Amino acid sequence: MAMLINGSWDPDAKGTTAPDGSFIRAESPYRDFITAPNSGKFPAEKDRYNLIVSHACPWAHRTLLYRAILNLEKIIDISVVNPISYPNGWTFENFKDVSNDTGLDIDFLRDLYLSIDHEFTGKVTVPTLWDKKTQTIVNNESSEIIRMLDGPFCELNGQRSGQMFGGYPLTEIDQMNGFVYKGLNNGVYRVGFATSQTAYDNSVKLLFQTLDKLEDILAQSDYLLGDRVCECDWRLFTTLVRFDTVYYYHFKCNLRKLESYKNISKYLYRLLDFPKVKTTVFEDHIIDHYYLSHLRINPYGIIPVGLKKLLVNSNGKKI
Ligand SMILES: N[C@@H](CCC(=O)N[C@@H](CS)C(=O)NCC(=O)O)C(=O)O
Repeated sequence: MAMLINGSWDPDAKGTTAPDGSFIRAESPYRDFITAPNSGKFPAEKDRYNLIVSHACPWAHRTLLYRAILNLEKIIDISVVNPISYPNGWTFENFKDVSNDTGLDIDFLRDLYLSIDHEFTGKVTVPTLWDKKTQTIVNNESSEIIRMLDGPFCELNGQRSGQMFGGYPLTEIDQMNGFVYKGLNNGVYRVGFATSQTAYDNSVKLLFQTLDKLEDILAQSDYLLGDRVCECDWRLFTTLVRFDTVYYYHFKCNLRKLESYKNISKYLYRLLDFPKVKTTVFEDHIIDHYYLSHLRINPYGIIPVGLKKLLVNSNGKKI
């Protein structure tokens, strides 16, 4: 898998697979925090930061959802990369909805990483929160970026912080997030990128056990933690919305389709019906990215015929 090694690009680098064939996710290296307006090294400030995303990526999708739901579009602008990430990693090459507002004249996202560290070793990932003023990366870990959006950026916009916690205790939120991350958010990748039958079997078992448990939870309540939507739901949403089109086929998560889970499916449509949520879902970027970029698991870049029937919303309209 592609990464920078001592500043040089290797499109087929090894190193994300354990000896037993299971996928290992690298830690995100940039972990600074945005602080309250007019305080600290990276204070929340209008038009200062640029959020670099891919519409294909479930981790970046979280941040776009937050920006939309929390009405932060006028506070923080975005750059959108081309969905095809092989062999050059994320690029700004021309494609529908692609844009570069980083302030840097670059073709490849890796050049932004190299602009602050010529010897960078690691993955070049989205989302990346870029500070246009000091020309540095603040953070490239989605779970933290969403909390900054729901924190200091909301404050700057005259809104309350922590709205997306939905009034639930943080310990409960973190516990549910951990469960969903292990079995699903990261779980689908551990299934899809497994390089041994045993690693695949173990990951796929955990994945469907997790879905079975979520189906039971959603039989009792509209949302994961009760009758109010919260961070856990939006973190789960971005994986669910990709499941039947991508993870089921491309990542071989094909014990059951999501549509066969009655409660989870109703829940997915419930989330899709929140204002602005559908505007954050880009099926074309999702399908092109996965099927045409992961050539290690789909060497000829074939897109399965069933995908012509795209997801529809609860009113039967295409999203
Ligand atoms: N932990 C990171 C993961 C981000 C991540 O893995 N993004 C993927 C896209 S879905 C990426 O940019 N991958 C680039 C690569 O693997 O070369 C986060 O949650 O922000």
